[in-house]
Amino acid sequence: MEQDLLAKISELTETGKVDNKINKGSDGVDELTKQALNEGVEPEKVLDALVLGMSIVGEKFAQGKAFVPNMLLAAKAMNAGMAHLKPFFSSGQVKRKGSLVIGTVFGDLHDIGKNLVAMMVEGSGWEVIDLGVDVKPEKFISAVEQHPGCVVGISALLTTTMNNMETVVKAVRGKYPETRFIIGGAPVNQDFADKIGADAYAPNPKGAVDKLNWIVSS
Ligand code: B12
Repeated sequence: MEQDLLAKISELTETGKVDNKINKGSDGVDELTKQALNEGVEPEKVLDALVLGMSIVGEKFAQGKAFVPNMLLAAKAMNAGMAHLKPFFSSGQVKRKGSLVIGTVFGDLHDIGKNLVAMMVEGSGWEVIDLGVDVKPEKFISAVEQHPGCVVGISALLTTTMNNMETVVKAVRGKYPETRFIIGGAPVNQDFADKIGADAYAPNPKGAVDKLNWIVSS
C-alpha cells in the first residue's frame, strides 16, 4: 500500500500532475504527498519518491526524450510535494544533500537553462539559493558568506560573458578559497571549466545533479 502510494507520487511527479485541479479531478502530487505524510509514511521516503520522478524526467531530458515544458511541469509538481515536506526540513528531520548557490553571471540575462538546473537540483534533495541573473561577484561572495560550505553554480549563455565566470571564481576564492564551483551554459565546456579553475562542468540538469553529488562525496 505504502509502496503503491510512493510509486504513484513518483509517476505523477514525472508526468507533472500537480494537483486534483488538473485532469478530471483525480489526486495529484499535492494531495498524495499530504496523504502519505498523514498516513505516517516517513518523510525521507516521500522525498525519495519525488526525487525519483524528477530524476526520470531529467534523464529523459538529457536524452532528448523530454522537453523544457515537461521539466517545468515536473518541477511544479515536485514543488507542490515539497511544500508538505518543508516542516520536516526545517525541523532537521530530513537532511539536505548540500546547498547550491546559483546565478547567471554578470552581463548575462539568460535564465531559462539556469532555472531548469536549479529546479532539478532542488528536486534531488539539495537546498538551492537562486541569485537570479546578471549576478556580480560581490553578490556571490555574500551568498557564500551566508551559506558556508555551499557549492557555487554559474551559468552563461554568451561568448561575451563566459569569461566573467573566471572573475567570479577568482573573486569568491579570494575570500573563500575552499569554494567549489560548477559551471554550465551553451558556450562553455569541460576544457573551459578546467581553464578557469571550476571544479565541474555539466551540459544539462541531470549532469549537474550527478556532478554535485560527486563534488560533495569527493
Ligand atoms: C531565449 C534567448 C534569449 C532571451 C533570454 C530570456 C531568458 N529569460 O533567458 C532574450 C531575448 C532576453 C535574449 C537576449 C539576448 N540574446 Co539570447 N538567446 C536565447 C535563446 C533563443 C535560447 C536560450 C535558452 O533559453 N535555451 C534553452 C535552455 C534550456 O538551454 P541552455 O540555456 O543552454 O541551458 C542548458 C545547458 O546549457 C545547461 N546549463 C545552463 N546553465 C547552467 C548552469 C550550470 C551551473 C550547469 C551545470 C548547467 C547549465 O543546462 C540547461 C538545461 O539543459 C538562444 C539561442 C539558442 N537556441 O540557444 C539565444 C542566444 C543565447 N542569445 C544570443 C544573443 C546574442 C543575445 C543578445 C546579445 C541579443 C541582442 N543583440 O540583444 C541578448 C543578450 C542579453 C543579455 N545581456 O543577456 C546568442 C548568443 C551568441 C553567443 N555565442 O554569444 C544566442 C546563441 C542566439 C544566436 N544564435 O545568436 N536571448
